[in-house]
Amino acid sequence: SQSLDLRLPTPGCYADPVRAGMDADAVFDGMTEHLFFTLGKLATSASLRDLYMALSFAVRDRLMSRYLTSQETIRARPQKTVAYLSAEFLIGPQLNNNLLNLGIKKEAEEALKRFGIESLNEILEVEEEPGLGNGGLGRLAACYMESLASLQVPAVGYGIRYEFGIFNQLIRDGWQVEVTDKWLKGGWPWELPQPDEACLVGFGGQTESYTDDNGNYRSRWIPSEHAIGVPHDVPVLGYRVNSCDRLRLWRADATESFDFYAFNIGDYYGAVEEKVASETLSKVLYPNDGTDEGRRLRLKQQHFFVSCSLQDMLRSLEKRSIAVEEFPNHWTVQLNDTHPAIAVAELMRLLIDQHRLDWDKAWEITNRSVAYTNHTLLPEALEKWDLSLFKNLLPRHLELIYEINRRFLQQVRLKYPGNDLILRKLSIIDEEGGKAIRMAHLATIGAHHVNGVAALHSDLIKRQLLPEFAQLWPEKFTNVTNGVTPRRWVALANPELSKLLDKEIGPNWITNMDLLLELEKKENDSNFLDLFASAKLSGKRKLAGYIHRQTGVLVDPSSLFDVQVKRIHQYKRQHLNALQVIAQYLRIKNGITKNIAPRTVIFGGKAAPGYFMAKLMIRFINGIADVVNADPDMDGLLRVVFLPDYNVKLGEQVYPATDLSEQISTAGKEASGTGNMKFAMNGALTIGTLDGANVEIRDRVGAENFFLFGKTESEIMELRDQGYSPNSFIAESNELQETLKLIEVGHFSNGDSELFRPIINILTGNDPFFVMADFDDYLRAQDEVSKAWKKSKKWNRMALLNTARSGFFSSDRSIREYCQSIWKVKPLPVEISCEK
Ligand code: CRA
Repeated sequence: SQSLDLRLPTPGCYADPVRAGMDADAVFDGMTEHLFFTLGKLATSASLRDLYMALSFAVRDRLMSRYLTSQETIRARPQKTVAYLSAEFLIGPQLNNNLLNLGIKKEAEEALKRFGIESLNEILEVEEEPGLGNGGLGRLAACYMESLASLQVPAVGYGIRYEFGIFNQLIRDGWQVEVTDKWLKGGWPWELPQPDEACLVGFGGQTESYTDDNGNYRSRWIPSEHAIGVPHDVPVLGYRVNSCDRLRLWRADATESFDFYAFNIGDYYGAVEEKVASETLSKVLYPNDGTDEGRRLRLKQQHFFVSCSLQDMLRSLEKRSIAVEEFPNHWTVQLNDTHPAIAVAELMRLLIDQHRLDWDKAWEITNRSVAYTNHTLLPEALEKWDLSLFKNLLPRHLELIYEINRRFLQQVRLKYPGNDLILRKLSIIDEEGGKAIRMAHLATIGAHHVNGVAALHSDLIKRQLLPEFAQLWPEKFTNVTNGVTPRRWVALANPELSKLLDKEIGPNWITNMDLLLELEKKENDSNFLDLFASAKLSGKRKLAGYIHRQTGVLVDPSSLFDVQVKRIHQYKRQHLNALQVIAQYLRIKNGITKNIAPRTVIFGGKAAPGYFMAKLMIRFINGIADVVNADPDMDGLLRVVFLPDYNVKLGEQVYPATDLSEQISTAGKEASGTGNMKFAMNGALTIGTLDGANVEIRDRVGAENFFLFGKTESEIMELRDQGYSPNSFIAESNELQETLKLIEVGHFSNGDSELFRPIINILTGNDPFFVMADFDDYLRAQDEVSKAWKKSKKWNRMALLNTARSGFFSSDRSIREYCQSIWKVKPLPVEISCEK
């Protein structure tokens, strides 16, 4: 095919195969120019941060022809584009990833040397990461954007440019302290504001009915307030391809910076009030992972970014003179959980009220365009909006939802005549207690596909969460198991392992993780196993240094690094891990050390600021760490570390340094998990329950290379139905009794027997997460771990097989599945021609 004739800016055409502008000289010159002209600095007085900014701008320049050509290609050759709608994008640091994907890491290192910087790491360390997400869901969106670009699929990620992302976590006296995340304070070089493409969004007010020119009865919305969404675009470059997709994040601005009437009558402060109110809209990310608070501002944020995004998509058709009826052929809209589910009503509103389509046509377009991914079964995470709040904020959308619901319930009546119970269960409106809108129902009814994020989870959606919907529309329900990008999580995070893989099987594993299977033939090659183990050791040495600098705790890189990093949640059961640590501590204290392997148990993760039990769990872990690390009897056998402020950047250090990955949630509770995949790729063994994607990880890597424990989802259900009594499990286990006793007497709280009482009370009361029921089996599995660790060759072989067989968990595989079975989109290779 013919390449597009684009005028590319001078100096240089930064495109492959023409490498002009990509060598170390050009990167150096680019940095020098940016230091001088953009940052107003002389190279002689530049700080590390200045150099970070200069290099980032120089790298951004070098993405630009790919980025603009990608946008131009889709404009000139219209085809379906993915719109990934997500309230969170946890994209992590950008510089290293762009260097990697562009292929100019060496050149950048060389350029930095000329500024007297010996290691790229010095520069990478000063980068602020945009914490625009809570955990797995936001990070998944980021991995998916990277895979979409790498697979050359046209895509836009739509979200919110929060001024303050997820809080920074400090640990003070063992407690979590939250500090505002001011990621924008020094300027962030990766975004391109596009004020000319701003969109207007309404809120509140009322609707009124009128008769249009053709005599049709219609409704119109007169909002009482407005906000402006200003797009801030972040280029998302694919790995060694020309495709560069776009992450479009909306910032809320006031419609008028002043209310001139109020200003003229002398009310200066009143005049800025509305401005302040609309700008709070994109001010801060809600710091809850998988729990819904039903807050008004949150619904406002959701409608704000969804409306801007849909208007943007419709505008793109108009600009290209494509009829609005063609929408589903040009956009496939993916809802990342229900946070953007208002899109179903908003698209209907835009099509009916603004584009004057009739109901049936508008519904057909909406349904053909929208698909929904469910990420959780936890009842406290299923979004429900109080009806009066909803009506007050989005009166027109409520009318539309009533009509969607009315038509839907007609269908249900036809299938289940006279069954009022089913009608009540399926209705979008929850009539129990105070009336509320169930967003998962709206999304399920509006979407052409509904998918879960791991095989078990998708199965439970059909069996437990939405069984009647699944009966009504069996073909709608499907699974796409999550994945993670091997570029960031192996190539960039684990340079030692990457080097080894490149040498052994060539560099193509980065885009084809199935090639890792070739490593299987090395499973008995002692030389290779040693090399594999020494890559791991080098990761552990780096992490040990970091741990010492951050926490003052000295850890031994030759000990087993046993890691649990993820949000702190009762269902994730960090307390189960903590109890296990106490049991090991007791064994060592009692001189039973024969079967103990030297371990460093590492925890990391943030707790939602309003989640009391999660915050107490952090305090609990730190209480245990203090006692263990101060006891000389533990030397060489046990260390406990809580790593503060776990984020993407820290994750990049943790995954390559881990021997044992803790995936110990109560079966049926963790939808998928994605950290579990990052660990396995980097050669950690998993100790885990049959939950989420653990099931598939175990199937792939082999049961003999995975430490399984715990009750299955159906056994948990059975136990719950029988009436779970923790005490019957405690009564059977001496170790458990002693462990609990030690906590109760205040051994980990300086004698304060009250501090951790709430944890004891939950565990021995009606613990919905069945910690006591799984404790003994967990301890047994941990003993297996210790035994296996002592046979280091065997351990290394198991670890190698984890890496070798983890290719399935690449987000490239997930994205291919979405493209084929849900989105029906094809890659659109981007070609660049250079004018000389
Ligand atoms: N909290 C699930 O709990 C899953 C991710 C991404 C979560 C994880 O098991 O790996 O989504 N769910 O699919 C969620 O956010 C609103 O629900 C998560 O990150």
